[in-house]
Amino acid sequence: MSQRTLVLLKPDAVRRGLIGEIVGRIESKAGWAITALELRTLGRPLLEQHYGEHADKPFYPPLMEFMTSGPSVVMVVEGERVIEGMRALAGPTDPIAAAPGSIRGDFGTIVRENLVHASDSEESAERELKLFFPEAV
Ligand code: YYY
Ligand code: MG
Repeated sequence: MSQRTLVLLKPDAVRRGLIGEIVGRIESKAGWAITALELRTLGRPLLEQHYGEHADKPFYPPLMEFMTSGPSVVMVVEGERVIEGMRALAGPTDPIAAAPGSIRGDFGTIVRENLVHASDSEESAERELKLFFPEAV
């Protein structure tokens, strides 16, 4: 089942020089393809829509600060079961709980600075792809 998902390499990943490492892991997955890729400093209005479900949470203001603190890599990844697969490659939200071998498990320690975003369902993927690539979807 071929799908499309939105992947972000967050500002910590870009600052730490991990773009190549993380993109390499995605490219290595059989049958997956990166079909759009852009370095972009994300603005608050877009992020407020993206993270709207978390607007009432205590971590929301610092999350917004962090996500606007520098450029991110914004990507569309397509391929076999890529929504579930990218979530597995990223690992759970808390990098300390993420297994070694996952991106968050290998490179992260801080929940907020957990390196990557990947859409969590078909509905989220559709919504997020429209938000980040309105011209292409
Ligand atoms: O989908 P995922 O990124 O794994 O986690 P969410 O629960 O949707 O939270 C979005 C984002 O918010 C998370 O990647 C880091 C940040 N965050 C945080 O800073 N502190 C928390 N306690 C929970 C999440
Ligand atoms: Mg989420």
